[in-house]
Parts: sequence; C-alpha cells; structure tokens
Amino acid sequence: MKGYHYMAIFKDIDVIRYEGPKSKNPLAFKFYDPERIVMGKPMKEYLPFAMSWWHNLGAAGTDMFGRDTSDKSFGAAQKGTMEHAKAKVDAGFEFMKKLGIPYFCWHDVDLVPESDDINVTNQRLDEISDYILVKMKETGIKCLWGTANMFSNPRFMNGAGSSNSVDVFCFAAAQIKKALDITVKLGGKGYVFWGGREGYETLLNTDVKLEIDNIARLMRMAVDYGRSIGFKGDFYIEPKPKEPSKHQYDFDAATAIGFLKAHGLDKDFKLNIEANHATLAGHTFEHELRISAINGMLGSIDANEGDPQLGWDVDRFPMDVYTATYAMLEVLEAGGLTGGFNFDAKTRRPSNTYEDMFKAYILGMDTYALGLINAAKIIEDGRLAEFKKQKYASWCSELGQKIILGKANLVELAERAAKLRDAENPGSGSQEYLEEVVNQVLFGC
Ligand code: XUL
Ligand code: CO
Repeated sequence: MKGYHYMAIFKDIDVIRYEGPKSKNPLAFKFYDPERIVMGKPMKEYLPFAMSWWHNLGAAGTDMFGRDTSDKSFGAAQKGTMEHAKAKVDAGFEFMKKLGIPYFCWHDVDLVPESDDINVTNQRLDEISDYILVKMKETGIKCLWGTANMFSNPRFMNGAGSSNSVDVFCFAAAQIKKALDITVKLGGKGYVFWGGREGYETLLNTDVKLEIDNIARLMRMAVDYGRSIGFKGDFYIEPKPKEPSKHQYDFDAATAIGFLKAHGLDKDFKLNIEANHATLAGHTFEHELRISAINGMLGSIDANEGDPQLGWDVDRFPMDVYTATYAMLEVLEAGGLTGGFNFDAKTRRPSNTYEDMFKAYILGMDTYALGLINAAKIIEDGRLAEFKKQKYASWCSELGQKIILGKANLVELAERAAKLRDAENPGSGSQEYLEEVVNQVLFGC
C-alpha cells in the first residue's frame, strides 16, 4: 500500500443536491430532500441508506456470457491487489460523501483479495480496516453491517454451516470470527447471514436435519463469540428461497423465523429482508416485511427489485414507486428500522460509466423518498386504517375479547352458532375501493 497517493476518483462529479421534482439535472435528487420534514422528522432519519461494497465497488458487469464492461480499478495499476483494495476504499468514501449516504455494508472478500492462506487474508483485513477507520473518522460515514462470504470459494460447494465436511465448517467458523472482529472494529450495527449455499440440489445426497441443525450450531457460536467481543447489535438472517442453491433453508421470512425460534436464536437475530428475494419466494416485498414486523424481527432491508419477466435475482435499483410506498407503509407502521436500507443493487451491464453509478443511487434514493412521502400521505389520509378498524370491529365485542384472551371454548362458540342459525355476511373486503384510495392519495392534489 506504500506509495499510493489519494486523489479524487470521480473528479467530474460534484456533490449531489436536492433540486426538486422539476429539475432536469440527471445528477440531482428530485425527491430525496434529506432535511424535509415528514411526519415530524427529517427524511434522512427515516431513510438510513447504505452502499453495498460488492455491487458498487466490485461488480463490473461480468455475467455468464461475457466479461467486465466497466472499469472498477479506480486508478489502481492492477485489480485484486491491496493497492486496488485501497483504491476501492477511496472511491467508496468519495462516492458516499458526494451522495450523502451515511452507511456501507460489506463481505470480507469485498474488502480485500482472498489469499490461498486464510492467515494472509486476515492480515489484509486488519490492514484495510485500519484504513477504512481513518476514512470513517474523516467523513462521519458508518458501517451498517458486515458479513462473511461463505459461498464463492469452491470449498463451500456443499454448503458452509451445512457442509458435509467438518474442516469446511471450521473455515466458515474462522471467516465468521474474523468478519465479526472487523464488524466490531468498524462499529457495525448488524451482522448478516445470507446462506446462498446453505441448501441442497437433491435430497438423494442430503441429510437435511444434520445440515439445518449445524447451521444453527454455527449461528449460536457466532452469537456467543460476538457477544464476548462486545458486539451489541443485531444478527440478521437474510432469507432467500433459491439461487445459487436450488432450495435454500432460509426460504422466506416465515421459514427463517420458525428456524430461529426452534433453535433458541430469536432473541439475538432479526431479519434483513431483500425485495428481490421476497418476489423469488412468490411473495410481495411488503408481505415479507409484515411477517418480520409482526414477529418483532424486522431489522434491516436490502433495497432492490426484481424484473417481472426474469425469474432470478437481478438486483435492479428500485424504481417501482408502488412497491416502495407499500414497503415504507410497513416500515412506518413497524416504527422504523433498527438497521437501514442497503442498496443490494447493481447497474445494468450496459450502464458502465462512473456517472451511471451515481444515477443508479439517485434513482434508488429518490424512489424510497417517494415511497416515504406517499406512505406518510396514506397514513395521514386515514381511510385505509379506518377501513381495517371497521373490518375487525367484531373482535372488540365481549365475545371477541373473550376469544382473544383465550377464555372461550368450542362448546360455547358452537352454542352461539346454533342460536344464530346462520352467520351474517362478514362485510365486503372492498379491495377495489381501497386501491382507488391509494391512487387518489398518490396522484390527487
Ligand atoms: C445475494 C445477496 C447477498 C447478501 C449478502 O442474493 O443478497 O449479497 O445481501 O451476502
Ligand atoms: Co442481499
């Protein structure tokens, strides 16, 4: 790293400012106005945005059919070196500073090139995290969460916590230990488990019970170690049903919550819900947020979106304002996030310039700002909440409360049904009316 001199990477790009909905400046916010007060608080407090190290500073366009389209060397002579790792830090902090992004998220192998010797990789992580700390102090930018990449290295082909091999399990443990050390060193608010290889291709060769129990054992060790070194934040599971494994054990929020409760991990864990993972599981994003929230486990969000025509994880920057609105309704109703909004998103392969990186984040941040503004309007309008209140009004009756308190039994309920002879119509669900209300609130004056 000696001999590397810092200079601005994005020289031609100025600080990104709010210019309002009428601005035609592609490098300005149209809706994200950090200081604008929404429901009593500045917008930026509702929307703690984070930059994902892997997509923004790493992914350069390689796909299964072709190589990189963009230059993410950031001025380093050679990629995959510590000079490059440091150039990524410089680029990342300049980028976040110019956009006003307060947090970042990382995998261990996003920060430094992985060596064949884990001891060397760990020394590199020590070195780069010293440098990141300097930048954090200079800029005030913070770490949202860290994680260990336990899916890229070929040793994890049969899983990490779910591996058939005890030695591979040890490597997973070692990577988690180090990633936790660095998370604590950087003051991270959370630590993520995303189990891309924690699943199976075929039951013919898989001991599902041993694998799931072993994942829990590894997570328990992570909690115990994390707490022993002073990590006070939340552990997160990031559910995803498939890809790269055909079937992943953390299929969706409900599955992950059941797993956490069954293994006594629910006090230390919350969920990191990713929009594109929700849709891959056949759910809406807001469904996954609701299931997490009602279980007290809505921790953080990976903000992106899928493509309606593509059945895999495309990690697009979010632009769907309805989805962002429904998501922000869930977040507001849950009382906010303890984590943040990490743009686990990448520019499309042909969007290959530095400017595109900025425009992508502008799109994502503006979409969530619109989501917040709209969700606040829906709450302030009150018609949706009032409808729901009326819909469930019978549960406020004496009998309804008796059932809720667990004091009723089947015999007395059957007696009431017999007396009524026929149940009254429970009332219209009025979906079309409610959708019209949403449109009116969004597009009416
Ligand atoms: C993969 C994915 C990961 C996690 C962190 O689909 O979402 O990038 O967010 O490992
Ligand atoms: Co993610």
